[in-house]
Amino acid sequence: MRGIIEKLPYLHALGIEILWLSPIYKSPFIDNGYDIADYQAIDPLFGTMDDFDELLAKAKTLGIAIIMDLVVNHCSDQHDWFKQACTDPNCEEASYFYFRESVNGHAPNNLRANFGGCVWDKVPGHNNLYYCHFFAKEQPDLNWFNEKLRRRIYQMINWWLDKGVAGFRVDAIMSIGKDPTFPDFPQDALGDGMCACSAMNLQCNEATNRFLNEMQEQIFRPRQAFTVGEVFNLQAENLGKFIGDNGNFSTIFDFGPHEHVCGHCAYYAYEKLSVAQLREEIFKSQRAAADYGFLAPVIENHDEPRGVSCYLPPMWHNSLGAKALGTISMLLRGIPFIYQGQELGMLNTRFNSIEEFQDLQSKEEYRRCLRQGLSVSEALDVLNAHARDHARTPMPWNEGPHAGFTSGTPWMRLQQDYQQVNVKAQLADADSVLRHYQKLVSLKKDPALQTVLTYGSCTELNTPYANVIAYTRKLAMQSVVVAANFDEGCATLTLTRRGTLRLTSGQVFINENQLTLQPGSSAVLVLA
Ligand code: TEU
Repeated sequence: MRGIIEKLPYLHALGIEILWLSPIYKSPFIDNGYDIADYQAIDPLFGTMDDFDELLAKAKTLGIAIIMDLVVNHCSDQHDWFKQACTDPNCEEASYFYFRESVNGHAPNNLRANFGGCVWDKVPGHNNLYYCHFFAKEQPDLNWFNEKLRRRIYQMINWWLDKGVAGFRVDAIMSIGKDPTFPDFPQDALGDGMCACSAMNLQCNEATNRFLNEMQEQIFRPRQAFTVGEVFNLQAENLGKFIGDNGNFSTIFDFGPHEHVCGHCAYYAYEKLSVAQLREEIFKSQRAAADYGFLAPVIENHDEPRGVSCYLPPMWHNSLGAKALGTISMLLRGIPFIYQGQELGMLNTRFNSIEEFQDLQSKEEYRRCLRQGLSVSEALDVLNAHARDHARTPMPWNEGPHAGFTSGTPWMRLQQDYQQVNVKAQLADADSVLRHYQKLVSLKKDPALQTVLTYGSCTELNTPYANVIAYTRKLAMQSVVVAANFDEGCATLTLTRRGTLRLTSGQVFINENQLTLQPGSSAVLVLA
């Protein structure tokens, strides 16, 4: 946290107004802090509560609000509630969890946890009793059907709001919808007799929405908290329950492209999207949200590989591609999020062996690859494309030891390009990805464009090019065209009228109402 305090001016210069912190609570770190042992304590690994208060106060002076990660589908098996529940399965705390007796000597049902294995494990010391965990076995799921539990969660949320945090990024929240009878499900494509636990969540959206509605009406709305939900697999017609005036969140992440990549049973079956497919996903989300409210566009986060590596063809795995993709993402209708290092155009890391990965999901996916018959090197290729660890390497501040992140020993290796791709180098280069992101944010906040870029409609601009992504933001008489060319050749777009270029990356030309984009370039143009 001292590091974040030190870098607040950097974030301020980037232009951001909200800072989302991944979990910094007390944790045994089985899942990078998403296993919380005490919701109201800072883990000493990050600093103290005093540091946190200082961070909050200093951020405020720079106009930066802080949002915390709210991880309430599950806690850690080291949380007091779970420890008490294990000691006495009849105590109140035990009812905060899903404890079930075995069925015919087996686990209650055949759901597979998100990180592999069965969602059921035995309650320590109780041979016939199981607890449910949709993630790791060290992350017991909380029973949202229990009103006392919900009250305790709401108290905790209020405590953070009282402290002055602006709101929350709400983790894995669709997982709280469960069928408390825990029936068996038909086995899925992994062929191990089990079924991904998300199948149950999909059937229980009604319960989820009931809980979310209560939390919104009783806590978030009266407190005017800003919330961004981690919500997957929504039907377009249900969006109004999540965003907009009647939604249960301020916004939710737009995971359209991500869901397309990972809509399969295991990393080894994931798809590589074409630019055309990426475009299709982007505008599908934009069309769906138009009538309701704001989505939060993202190209990467701590659960995903780097967006440039994931979504662009290899020829654009460079600063040109990063700037063009950033342009498209940042000016969509919505509340864009930048994930640390995205603003530098960071690419995936080349991991050389399974030992270099930290994430428990990477380890499980590696086992799945091997079980599927892939060789060690093929399995590594799969992880090198999809692992969450790509987003979890230390932030590169300079070309020095440990990229200037620490004088100690970081938790994992650096991304291999850090001597060129780091904050210091990019601040010194007027043409860097970082400088481009700064310009994008300031363009979005430009008083002359702020209204159209916030409230204006977003309509896909059809072009004859498979690898061009372009759209118009429009409000009343104002139109802004945003375009990026990921093709090998030039692309010329014919616009309805002449315009003025406001921001470009790469080589762009205008001639009357013709906009020509060289390969890898992007443009933002205000129509006359
Ligand atoms: O992720 C929720 C989730 O569903 C993940 O399984 C996600 O789909 C997957 O990691 C994508 O590869 C949240 C957090 O963002 C993640 O870091 C945590 O591991 C998870 O919850 C459990 O708390």
